[in-house]
Amino acid sequence: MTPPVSLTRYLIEEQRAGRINADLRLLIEVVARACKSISIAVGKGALGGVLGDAGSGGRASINIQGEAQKKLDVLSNEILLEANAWGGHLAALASEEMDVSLPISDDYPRGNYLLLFDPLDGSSNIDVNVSVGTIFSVLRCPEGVSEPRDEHFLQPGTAQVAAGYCVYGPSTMLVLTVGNGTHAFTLDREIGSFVLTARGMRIPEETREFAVNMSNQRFWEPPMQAYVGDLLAGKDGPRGKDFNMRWVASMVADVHRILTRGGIFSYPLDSKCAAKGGKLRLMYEANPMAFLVEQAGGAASTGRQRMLEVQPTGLHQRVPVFLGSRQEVEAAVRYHREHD
Ligand code: AHM
Ligand code: MG
Repeated sequence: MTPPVSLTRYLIEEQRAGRINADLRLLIEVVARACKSISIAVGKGALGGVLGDAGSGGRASINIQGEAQKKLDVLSNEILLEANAWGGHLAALASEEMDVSLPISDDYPRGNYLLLFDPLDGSSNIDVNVSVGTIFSVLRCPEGVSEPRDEHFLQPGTAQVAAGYCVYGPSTMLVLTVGNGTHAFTLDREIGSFVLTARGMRIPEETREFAVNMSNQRFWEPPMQAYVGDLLAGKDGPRGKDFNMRWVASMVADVHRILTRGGIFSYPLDSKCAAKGGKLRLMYEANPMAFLVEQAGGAASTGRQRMLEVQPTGLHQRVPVFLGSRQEVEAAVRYHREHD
């Protein structure tokens, strides 16, 4: 029997192969350690006193997105900030839960990387004990920048040097890419270590499964109406096959299913979120997921452009998202071309 490969060993082997350097290896280790702490907090549930909304005196605390923060949103953000503050690998951090990016304080050495994260994605699911997750993306700090600010994060997804998510489900799994395939590690809770359980994940090219919040149907644009209309028409319609639908409302859980067994995930533009550009965030939701999905042989698009080539204009920029099985994403893109 081959011995299990820990995340540490996997990263050391990537370093030896010259695909990552020691700083990036240690940075990913730190993120993974923070995810273990978040996993413990999430796993305690009501016993940990961490469910429900953040805030005091009956007033909910609202983040930059205009959304009420959960206690676990705030706690997860703090865990990631604290874990990454002092390692010396980072120049600055940015989070879904923070208005602006945060340069590493002068108390510690500054490294060459920028880290973006959504500390607890799908947090509306926490109180009902459904899977949630952490999503992260790593960029290089542009050369010569000693005081990194928001603008230095505004690099297209193709510039990512690593991306991943941790899903807190029945088991805790870290799914990671450093640009050499997408690999899944399962947390062995007894020894506290992530163990490689799926090397080189591949998304099936074709699928019969789609994921979308159907309650928004009447708000969608014409291309999306036409696309989903034909999916629902089944084998007697133009697509010639019956489709199944799944929607967890935790992007991490929905994308994890798609990486595991195929499918298409979409959060399209709709008239409710059109003014904002979409619902999901480009820099710490769409781009890291797009990198993971492409590295697993899938595709990711806004419907009109390859996701990883979108030039960001703001840290909290939102975009429409289509990602998953290559042929199905290409079909969605075709409907956008034909119905625009
Ligand atoms: P969050 O980062 O505030 O949790 O929001 C993002 C989540 C995604 O995980 C999920 O795909 C989507 O919002 C669900 O939206 P909806 O409730 O409209 O179905
Ligand atoms: Mg999110």
